[in-house]
Amino acid sequence: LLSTALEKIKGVQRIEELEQYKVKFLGKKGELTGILRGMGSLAPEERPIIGQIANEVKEQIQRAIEEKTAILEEKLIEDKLQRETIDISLPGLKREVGALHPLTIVRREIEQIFMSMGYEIVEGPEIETDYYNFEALNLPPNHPARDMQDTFYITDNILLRTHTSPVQARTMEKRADAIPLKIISPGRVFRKDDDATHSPMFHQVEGLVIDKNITLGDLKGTLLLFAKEMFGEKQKVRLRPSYFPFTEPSAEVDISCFLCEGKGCSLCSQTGWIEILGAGMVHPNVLRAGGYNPDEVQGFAFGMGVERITMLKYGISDIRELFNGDLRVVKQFARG
Ligand code: FA5
Repeated sequence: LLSTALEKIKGVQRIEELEQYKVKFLGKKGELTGILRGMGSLAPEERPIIGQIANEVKEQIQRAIEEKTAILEEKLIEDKLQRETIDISLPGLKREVGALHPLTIVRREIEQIFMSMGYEIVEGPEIETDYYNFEALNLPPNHPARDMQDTFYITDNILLRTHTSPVQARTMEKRADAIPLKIISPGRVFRKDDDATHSPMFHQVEGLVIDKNITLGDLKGTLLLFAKEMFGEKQKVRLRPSYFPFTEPSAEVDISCFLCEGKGCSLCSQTGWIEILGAGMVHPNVLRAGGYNPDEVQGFAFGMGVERITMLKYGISDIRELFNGDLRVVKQFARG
């Protein structure tokens, strides 16, 4: 019995198996217990001898099991350590770094440039009334120029603003006739437009200056300074005569398109120039509606397209790239 038991215990590989042998050899119904039970049938002088042998066998089996348990437990721990070692030479998991959207980068840059010229930032609502979007800007009902901007109407009187110009009217009204007034107003605007350079939702930055003795020269100088700060010293601007009901005279302002080196390309058409904003001298009717006296003060205003400036700055030829949610566009602007 002893030699079979020791043999079996030696060969055991798993702790659970060992438990089974413990029951088999030493348990209440085990083989050794059976032998001890049978001692009653032995001659009295044989009992102590057999009893002693049986006890020794029991002890040896117990010791063998204990030793084997210790060995197997140690092996378990070793296996576990082996499995769980960390290979410190493997490259770590890289955390993705977020990036600002190019439109946010450019909007902040525009804000910085004008703040350094002493402008204050004001905001206005995206859902506007007909009054501020049109009427206060010298566009009475049925004025033909309302068709210049295809409007999303919510009701007859409420609409999604088609430009940031209503903030001009709101600010003049609020500040009464305070001068000098120097504000910019960035924000989202909406029009029924949709092609490679026109999006139904886009961003403008409105600018408005009111003071004594303001001239068209001040407007051009301001815009030229802005263009140079934004695109570099060599940048040129050109004013084309245009029409807006809320300015007189009015101009559309182009900047030279360095993407196509003045020769024309998909972004800047054949001319080599791209229109980035509308501007002009504030119309006397608008000054009056805002509580100013046009005989005493003048003003200039402009509204620039943030997408156009962004496209030019980063060489993006389709405006939809800015809104399709493709992270590859944004990731190019990640720092670090
Ligand atoms: C206006 O919106 C006038 N409110 C600008 C203005 C302000 C004139 C103050 C005078 C005084 P216009 O519709 O041209 O003007 O738009 C201004 C600029 O917005 C354009 O030069 C262009 O850069 C940009 N823009 C216009 N429509 C879109 C569009 N659908 N998608 C992207 N950019 C556009």
